Amino acid sequence: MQRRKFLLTALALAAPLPAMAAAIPVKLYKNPNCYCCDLYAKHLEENGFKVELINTTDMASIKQRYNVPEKLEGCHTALVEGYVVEALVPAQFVQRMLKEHRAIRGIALPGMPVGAPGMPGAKSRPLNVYTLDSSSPPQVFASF
Ligand SMILES: [Cu+2]
Repeated sequence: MQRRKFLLTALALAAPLPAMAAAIPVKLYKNPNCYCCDLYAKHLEENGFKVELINTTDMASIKQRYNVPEKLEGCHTALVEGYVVEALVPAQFVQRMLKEHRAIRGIALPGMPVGAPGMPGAKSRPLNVYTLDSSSPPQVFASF
């Protein structure tokens, strides 16, 4: 009897929390010296993603590998369900892209603008998130 109770308790403790099971995995390539990427990863984790951080000092080849146009580059590059998420794109827009199954390669928020997740402060103007697409030039995906 005692042993059975112990087993049940052990099973209950080993069971994953529902919220964790539902988290969407993200691979995020970043320069180890860039701090805003860490804050951004935290922002994603607070919004239902599970982020694996991969440090590299050669971000240039990551941008090249995932075909991020120079004018849309930010500090880090993330991969989510086959999409590229370049830099500090708010989690809500990543979720929207995944939900809509958009036929694009990904989305990007160029630069490291103040007011984006990971860059605390007030925006000086609305910020645009652009599409990454192989067949057409970047279009505004969202503004915030
Ligand atoms: Cu950064």
